[in-house]
Amino acid sequence: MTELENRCINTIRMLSADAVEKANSGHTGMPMGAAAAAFVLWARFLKHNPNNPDWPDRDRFVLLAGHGSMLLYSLLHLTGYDLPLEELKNFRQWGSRTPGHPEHGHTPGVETTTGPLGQGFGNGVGMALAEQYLAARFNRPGYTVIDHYTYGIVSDGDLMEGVSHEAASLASHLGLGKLIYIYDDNRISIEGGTDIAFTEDRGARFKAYGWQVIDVPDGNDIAALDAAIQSARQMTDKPSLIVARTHIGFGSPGKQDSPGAHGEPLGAEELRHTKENLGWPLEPDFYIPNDVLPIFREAVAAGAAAESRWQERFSEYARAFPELAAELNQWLAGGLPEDWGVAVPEFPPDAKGMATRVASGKVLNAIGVRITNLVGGSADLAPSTKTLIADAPDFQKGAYQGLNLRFGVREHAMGSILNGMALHGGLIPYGATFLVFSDYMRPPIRLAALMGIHVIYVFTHDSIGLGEDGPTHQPIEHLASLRAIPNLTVIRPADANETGQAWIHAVSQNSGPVALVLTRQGLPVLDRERFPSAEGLLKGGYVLEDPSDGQPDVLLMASGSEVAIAMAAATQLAEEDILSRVVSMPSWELFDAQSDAYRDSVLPPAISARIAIEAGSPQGWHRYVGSGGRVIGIERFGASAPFQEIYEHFGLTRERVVRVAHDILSRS
Ligand SMILES: Cc1ncc(C[n+]2csc(CCOP(=O)(O)OP(=O)(O)O)c2C)c(N)n1
Repeated sequence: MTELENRCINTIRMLSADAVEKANSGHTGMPMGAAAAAFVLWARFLKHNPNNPDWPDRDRFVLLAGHGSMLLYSLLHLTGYDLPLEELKNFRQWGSRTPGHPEHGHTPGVETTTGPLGQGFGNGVGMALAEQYLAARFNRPGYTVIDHYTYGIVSDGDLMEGVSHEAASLASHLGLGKLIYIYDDNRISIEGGTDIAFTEDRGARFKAYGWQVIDVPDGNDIAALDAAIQSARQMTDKPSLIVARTHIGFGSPGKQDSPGAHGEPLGAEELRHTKENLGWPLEPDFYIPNDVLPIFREAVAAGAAAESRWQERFSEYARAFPELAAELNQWLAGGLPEDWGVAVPEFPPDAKGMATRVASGKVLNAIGVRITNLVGGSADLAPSTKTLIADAPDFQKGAYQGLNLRFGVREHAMGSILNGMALHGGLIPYGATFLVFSDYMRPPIRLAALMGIHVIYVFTHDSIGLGEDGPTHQPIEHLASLRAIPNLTVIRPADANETGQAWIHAVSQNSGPVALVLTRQGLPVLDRERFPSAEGLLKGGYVLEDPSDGQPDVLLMASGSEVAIAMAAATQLAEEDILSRVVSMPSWELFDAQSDAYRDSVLPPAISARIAIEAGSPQGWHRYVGSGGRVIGIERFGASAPFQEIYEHFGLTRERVVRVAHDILSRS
């Protein structure tokens, strides 16, 4: 290593240490330990254009250990992204572009939001998977327009978290050879050395998955790191893990290799000792030597040149394959084919009924052949969730043009991989499982919502209505808990045609994830000649049935399968001259986004006799029923029996709704 290279690496270390010191908060040790690996990767290999962080064919870089955010911010600043030094000085402060953990969409060049350990692992797998899909679909012999790597820096914590196990297993099954992770093997986490809780042979574990594992015994040996990255790039059909033995807090005489270096400032005195030890000037802080900056800033010219070479290639490609080029551009811009919505089938009235999962499968198949960047699959539940596109091939190793993904029984990785696919750009990913197992993928759902990315979840078997499988499989609190996630749209359609509308919303919006919540059991398909159009779903709640003459006495609102119960109750109440309005409320988020006038027209403030019916936790419904209303929900776990019996036992019946209506009306 030359003296100048050493100073480049020390610049990363000291910018990180100074920023954490100034903020009096943050993580110094990881950036100091991983600085050499990051330098080699960013200065010698990473294909990126700091002036256009969104260039589609850039390499993706994921900092999995988001707590080491100052490593990424230092690299972004040094290589010329729009992240001035002032922002590094404002690390972790209100309004800065340098939040505690990297946030996608907040800081240019941050490919994904990381912090919850392990999530980035699946994100990188999703990015590499998306690259393979797009390459298989669009590249043509002699015309390569999609061709990039996905890199990441992985910490002990990332490898301890279960999601990385799931995602690693799938990545090698799929042969994602352009996925390259550098493991920051510093053997320290918060509570101490990894020997207190994490002692398996990590390299052997990854070899067993089928990864290429490359050991770098000295994580500061830049020649060895360089060689390792080169070997990783040469491996085309296996992902690579470069195990770099690093030292947390490298250079700090008092804290290196200790948990004390992990998550706190070095402290003024130790920082001074560290600078002395590394031969670094004590003043000024945030010092960047004059000859160091140009080394990093070579990225600006190199990135511009790489992108313009790609633009030329793309122009030639567009001349040779105009339709493909137009399609790729449309996908990358998040556009949809014209008139795709006409493919959504209309379902004729059917009293016998159709499960909304079945309707969803039909809709998905109808639109899936038109929107071929709608790519997804299920966590081994495709026959139940109805999420296979019929006659389309599987996405498998070497068969990357396949539309149907097989996630295996790996919900957590599925969620995290879906995020990576969406972040990559070009695809609209969906993933399916039973609603009850959304718990297994809640962390990536939360991150998708936080990032505002376009991911679609298909959650079926949405209540006690699944019957005999019993309480382990019957979601109770899941709707309430998903609705509690900001920026996640939850939609629980009441029949087949509402399901079609739900898919229309899920595909056409792109400001956050959407969860479609669907039944196992059949539901009547409403006659839309008699009842208002299912397009009402797009407003989140709409009047389905109203008294023909006069004002309703009572409002009955419900979602999904319970809408039919509300309608049956309304019929019975009408026989007793009690007038009721039935409101289908498939989505609170969509309803809340409507104008006050619209919401008041659906739920008139003057009517306080209100009943909500939903086969789940009543939590939250009071905002719509008010203090004078009642919620008929479920506040216990379910039971194993035919579903009609469970509904009876739990009081989710027409008779109960009628009784409650009498009760409310007698008090008012
Ligand atoms: C899912 C999750 N659990 C817990 C944490 C809190 N946490 C942040 S860093 C860390 C220790 C991680 O150690 P390691 O990954 O080895 O990072 P290093 O010590 O090398 O910086 C923990 C437990 C987290 N960020 N995410």
